[in-house]
Amino acid sequence: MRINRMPLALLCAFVTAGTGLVPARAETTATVEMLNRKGDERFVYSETLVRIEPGDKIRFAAADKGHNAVSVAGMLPTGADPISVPFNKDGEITLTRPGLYGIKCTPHVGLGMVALVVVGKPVDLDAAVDAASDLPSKAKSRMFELLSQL
Ligand SMILES: [Cu+2]
Repeated sequence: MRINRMPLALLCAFVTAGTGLVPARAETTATVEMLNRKGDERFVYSETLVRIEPGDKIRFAAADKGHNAVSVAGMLPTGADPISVPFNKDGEITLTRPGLYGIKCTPHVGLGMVALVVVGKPVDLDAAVDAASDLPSKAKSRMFELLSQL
């Protein structure tokens, strides 16, 4: 019986997909993992420059424990809700306002754990540069490097 289960499951998957009742794929367009280590780097987001379009979703995944993802003060489009993904939780957020969303990990921003999400066009670049200037040294240089790539 065990041998027969796999083909049956596959057949069901095809039949179900054919009905259109199950989405072909998730709507999430970008995933950022919160990591203790990536290569030689410690305490980093898996992606530090993320480009999506207005209305797309971004997912912050708690791949390792002890990290969060919150908005950098002043690095948020006017009228947008601040991002606040709590420690050790996955968070999925739909971003509708175009512009720049600066992200930091509260306990590790001093070690440079920041990311930049660009939604559509980077319309508020000057304000974001000003706000990034207030970050701790390593985070500031990382954020400036990301902003310079726009
Ligand atoms: Cu962290």
